[in-house]
Amino acid sequence: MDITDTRSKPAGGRGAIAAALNAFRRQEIPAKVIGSFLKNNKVHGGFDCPGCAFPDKDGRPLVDSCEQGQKAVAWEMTRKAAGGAFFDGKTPEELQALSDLELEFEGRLTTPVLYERASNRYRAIDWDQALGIAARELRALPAQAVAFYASGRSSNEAAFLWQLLARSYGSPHLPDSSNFCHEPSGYALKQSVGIGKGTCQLDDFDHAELFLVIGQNPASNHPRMMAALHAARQRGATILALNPIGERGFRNFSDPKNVSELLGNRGIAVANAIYPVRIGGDLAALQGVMKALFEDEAARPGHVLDHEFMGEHCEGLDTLRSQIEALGWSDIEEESGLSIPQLREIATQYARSKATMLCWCMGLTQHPRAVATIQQVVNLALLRGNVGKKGAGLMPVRGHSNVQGDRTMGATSQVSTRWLDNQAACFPGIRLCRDHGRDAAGVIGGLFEGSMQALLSLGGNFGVAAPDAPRVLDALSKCRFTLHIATKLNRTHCHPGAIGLVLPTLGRSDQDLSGGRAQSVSTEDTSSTVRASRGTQRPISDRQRSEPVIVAQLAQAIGHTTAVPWQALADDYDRIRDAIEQCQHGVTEGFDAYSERLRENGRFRLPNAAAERRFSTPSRRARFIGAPLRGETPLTRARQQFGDAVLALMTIRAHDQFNTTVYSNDDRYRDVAGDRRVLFVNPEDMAARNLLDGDRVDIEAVIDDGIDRCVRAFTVRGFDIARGCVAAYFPEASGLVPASHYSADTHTPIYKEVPVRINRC
Ligand SMILES: Nc1nc2c(c(=O)[nH]1)N[C@H]1C(S)=C(S)[C@@H](COP(=O)(O)OP(=O)(O)OC[C@H]3O[C@@H](n4cnc5c(=O)[nH]c(N)nc54)[C@H](O)[C@@H]3O)O[C@H]1N2
Ligand SMILES: Nc1nc2c(c(=O)[nH]1)N[C@H]1C(S)=C(S)[C@@H](COP(=O)(O)OP(=O)(O)OC[C@H]3O[C@@H](n4cnc5c(=O)[nH]c(N)nc54)[C@H](O)[C@@H]3O)O[C@H]1N2
Ligand SMILES: [Mo]
Repeated sequence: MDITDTRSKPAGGRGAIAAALNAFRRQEIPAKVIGSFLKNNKVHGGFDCPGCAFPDKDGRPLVDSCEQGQKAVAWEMTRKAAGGAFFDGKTPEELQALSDLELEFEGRLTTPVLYERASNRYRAIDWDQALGIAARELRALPAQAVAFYASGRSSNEAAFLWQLLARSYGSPHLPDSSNFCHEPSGYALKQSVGIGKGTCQLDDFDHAELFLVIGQNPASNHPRMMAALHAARQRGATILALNPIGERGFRNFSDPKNVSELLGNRGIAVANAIYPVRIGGDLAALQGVMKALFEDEAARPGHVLDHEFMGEHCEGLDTLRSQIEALGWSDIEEESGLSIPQLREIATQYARSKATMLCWCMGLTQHPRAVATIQQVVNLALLRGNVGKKGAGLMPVRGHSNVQGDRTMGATSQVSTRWLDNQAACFPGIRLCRDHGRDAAGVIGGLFEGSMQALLSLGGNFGVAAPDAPRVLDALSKCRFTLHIATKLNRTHCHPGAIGLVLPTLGRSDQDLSGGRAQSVSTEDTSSTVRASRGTQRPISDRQRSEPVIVAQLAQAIGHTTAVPWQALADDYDRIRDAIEQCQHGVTEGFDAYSERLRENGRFRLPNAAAERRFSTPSRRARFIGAPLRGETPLTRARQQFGDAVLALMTIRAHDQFNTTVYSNDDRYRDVAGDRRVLFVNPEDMAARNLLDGDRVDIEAVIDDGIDRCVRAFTVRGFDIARGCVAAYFPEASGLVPASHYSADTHTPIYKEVPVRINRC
């Protein structure tokens, strides 16, 4: 089957180069600044790309990074500034009236800003005032009513101090962007293979024979992975995508570094096939593939499954096999949306491959049954020993560039006793809150009911990223205190509490001269590689402070603990790393000589027991974990009530955005120009509803919690998407995602599986 799409321009290629250049132009970054960035980044090893968490090649300069990385850098490096003149005298209503794009284009934050409900206005203030106000508010609030959110862009050093600040202040509530993202991956992997991280490294891409890319759109969100897949395809590897959308990148992608493709303005079909699984149908599809494997194994005993690996390392095979063998093929077809021949085809390719990488992203995690689904991915991997072998493994592809590192640093609401004990030993006399805290879902619930009275955030755009975004923003406006440490203005900042602070911080690309010396920080990518990162650009304002410094100064201002030498830590980040090293004993292997190794090699990889076939489960074996084919979910309940009128909605990213940061109203890879309020619909579903391309519809969520959720006037677009499924962009459609239903076990919002009805308007 040839799936090449030759009618449209390839993804990547010339378009990517033009878009990267355009990004620097749109942000009005002078050539001189770009030049110094390129040079410095080469000379000093530079900074970690603030885009996604896909690993970078050792020693490669950042210029080698992708269009999306360049955009992320350009957006951060902009010389435009939202300073005092912009904020002074503005009301929240005035800022809320600006579009996301307009807010973003105001540029970098360059001054602390205070909002007070008494005057209903923002104004620029100085740092001493800001820290004083923060301390006054935090001292007055009960610590259990304060949440400390972290988005995954901060460094390890900042994340470590952040959780130390929260816990020593007395709050265990550390929600993070992972709660919205790969939480089910970590949870599922921990249960199945004993560690909540992926087992692959970059090098595996050069050795895999087969890639299963499930629920992921790497052309837009992980272009460096796309380049690795492109190279793999060219050396003869097979790439199979499972996705309700026939994403362009899989059909036609040109690697911007491939000269002949660039000259010919043509690409290749990176995937051999795309299987249009139904939204939420992956669990059934994966079980179907396993059923086919068990059948093949029965026909050719000893030739299909890796009995040696399973005998030595796994448990639970018999139970899984009987569960899967009992499934009816027609039920599997109905649930997955894929046919028996399609599922058998995947099984055949899988059985043929000696080394398979199984990769996934938000298409698997943001669902009610995410954990069970990811465990079927693991089951499939274990059946053929595809863990802990070159060119094979489990690869949850993380989102934010340091989201994995933030977690390793304990910036999360549930940590081990050992982690807390180690911190107590590291800072004698410290008192730490040892409770399990609230995750993002818990904090949102608390904001709605009024028990959470303050939100502090280390980056991110909490109110927009959250499910039920309009209601969360509204709840933030009603709380007592909000404080955001941020590089750029966003909508959450426009919904302050009774007292609101926005504090301007340095980004990854900015030179950090805190404590009078050039400081470097570190990050951890999706393959557990920790690397040093040193900003190269002169900051546009001397009022911006680094994240570690701001967090340390907040702690000093509150004055709640003298056990931590905050000033000394902020003056020399090596000291933060020394503390981290001490606190990681018995928690995370591989942090010995943290600072020295970063200084000497620039990077090191944290050991991953599962990748060495050591499984840290109670039985020391990797576990096959079955799951019923069908489950009760908001979608099944809505369909029971309204039948085929209900469609499954996924909220997804366009090519020109980074999470809540919208770069433009276009999506080059989906032929969208100038308007993001688009609803992608299968043509047969359109015909069944008498809808035509260009019709306007209102979209209404069908959720049984008594709350009306509707977004209006979306333009219908016939699209290559599985039947019964529709797609719209977030944040435009975020108001449809309920904060009342989450994925089982992990409370991840069901951003990709919202039951909706559509009505012509
Ligand atoms: N440029 C750029 N890079 C990014 C980001 C960004 O916004 N912009 N965001 C970063 C972050 S934080 C993250 S988490 C990642 C996100 O990276 P992705 O997960 O690739 O991003 P999404 O747009 O959420 O796309 C999800 C994909 O899942 C598919 N999908 C949806 N539902 C299902 C389903 O039920 N089954 C299957 N099999 N597929 C499904 C969609 O069709 C889509 O192709 O990217 C990171 N990198
Ligand atoms: N409907 C819907 N909602 C979703 C998703 C979805 O698929 N659908 N995806 C979810 C996912 S996967 C994720 S990860 C979350 C993301 O949620 P968040 O991480 O909360 O959101 P971002 O848009 O990444 O945050 C962008 C903001 O971070 C700040 N920032 C950027 N760089 C830095 C820095 O270096 N330091 C500091 N301090 N601040 C910085 C800037 O102010 C910028 O405006 O969104 C989730 N929300
Ligand atoms: Mo994410």
